Amino acid sequence: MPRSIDSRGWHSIVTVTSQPPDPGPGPIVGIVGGSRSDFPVLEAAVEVLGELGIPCELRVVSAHRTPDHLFRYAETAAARGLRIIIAGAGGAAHLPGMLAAKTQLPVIGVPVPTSDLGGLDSLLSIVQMPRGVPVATVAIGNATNAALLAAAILALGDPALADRLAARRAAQTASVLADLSNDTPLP
Ligand code: RP5
Repeated sequence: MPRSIDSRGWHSIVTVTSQPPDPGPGPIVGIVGGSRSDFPVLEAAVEVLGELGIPCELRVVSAHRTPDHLFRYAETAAARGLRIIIAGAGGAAHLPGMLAAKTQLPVIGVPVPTSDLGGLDSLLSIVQMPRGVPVATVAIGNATNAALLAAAILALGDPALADRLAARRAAQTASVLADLSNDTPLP
């Protein structure tokens, strides 16, 4: 333990305060689902954002079960450092639209597939926002594209991320061209 001598010549123990461990950058993309049952779909977005080095969080925020929580989440999102919200919900899927109504952050909606109507209900609920409050909507179940769209928006102000995104797309193109079975002539 380090010691020092004060003006009266007394030895005292110097307390060395260590900095708290760096928690790393906070999430800049908030991924929310109306229920944990949406997580298997939304985890694809977590994976893509992770590959691109974009910090994100995944939480349950339900428009009809926890409406006050939804308002708090949307109202505090920008101040917490979030730049984009990806919201997935199924059925009468008002989560993305309600979030968009309470924050100016871009909201990307993911229609979650449903057992009765295959997700067409979710798609129409999310995509048919009346004018004035937009929600960008991806295909049914396509959380991968939601993450890629979020990355493309963030890349506008982040050249290093733009490079990573371009490299990902180039690798995707190369993998299609490298698969010789894609080029088999028809009989
Ligand atoms: C919506 O209801 C959720 O987004 C989910 O897709 C759907 C069913 O929720 P659970 O009954 O599985 O919790 O709010």
